Amino acid sequence: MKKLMILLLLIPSVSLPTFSKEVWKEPKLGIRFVKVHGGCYLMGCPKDNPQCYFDEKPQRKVCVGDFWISETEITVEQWKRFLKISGYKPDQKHLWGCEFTGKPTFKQGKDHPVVCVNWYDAKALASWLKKQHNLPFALPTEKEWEYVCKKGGASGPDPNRMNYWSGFGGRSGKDRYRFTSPVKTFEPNALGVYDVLGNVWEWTEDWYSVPGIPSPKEKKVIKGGGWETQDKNVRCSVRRGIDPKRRYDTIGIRLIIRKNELSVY
Ligand SMILES: [Ca+2]
Ligand SMILES: [Ca+2]
Repeated sequence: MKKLMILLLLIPSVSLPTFSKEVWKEPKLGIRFVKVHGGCYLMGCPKDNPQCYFDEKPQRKVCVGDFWISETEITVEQWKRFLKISGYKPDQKHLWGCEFTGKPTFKQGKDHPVVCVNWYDAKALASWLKKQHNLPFALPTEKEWEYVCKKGGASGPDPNRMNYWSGFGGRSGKDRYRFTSPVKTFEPNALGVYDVLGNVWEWTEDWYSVPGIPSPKEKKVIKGGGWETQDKNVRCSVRRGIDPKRRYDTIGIRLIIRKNELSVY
């Protein structure tokens, strides 16, 4: 008991500042998170919109709580740092559009969004960060992701604001990128979040299901469209179901921290 008392006395008392700005930079990998104030919105697509697919309907009112979301898709640099520090080793299986090394066939700079990562890789990153900081890092649910997209005022597709299919003949090529673009190439949305639509698709926590039918729990929902996506599919309510084991050169990661306030470090 005496030893414990001495130990406690030796620990300097540190006052923990609360963030005044609503941005928090995660110190190990350098991921910046922005605060999102929760609220309610209309998820999905209105029934009279012929542009939408059947699995985007019906449109319904849903609500989400406050959370923090990574300002950008997780970058190549952040991912490499994670692999180095944590020792996590993704298997090199289930590669789609990725070479045997698990890398894309196109060139990427360190500030490009990491691709060729599957859902389990994304979860591994979230749980490692959770352990490092004792904070609830997670993948966004589809509901949370779509809230950020719609609340952020994304109207998409717009080649001046996001990176999607450039086409072989220059169609929609105004965004200047055939493959991934560096994150933050384009202006952020109204919440301060970059590349929500376009650049790379993003894994969500949720199993894919068609509304009204129980999910077979085989595929996870990805959102947002990527560099290969045609303009008609670059919309907030578009959803795709993907086998969580698979790694594609078109899918990346965005994380959230499901917490109201952050007051760490
Ligand atoms: Ca493009
Ligand atoms: Ca994206």
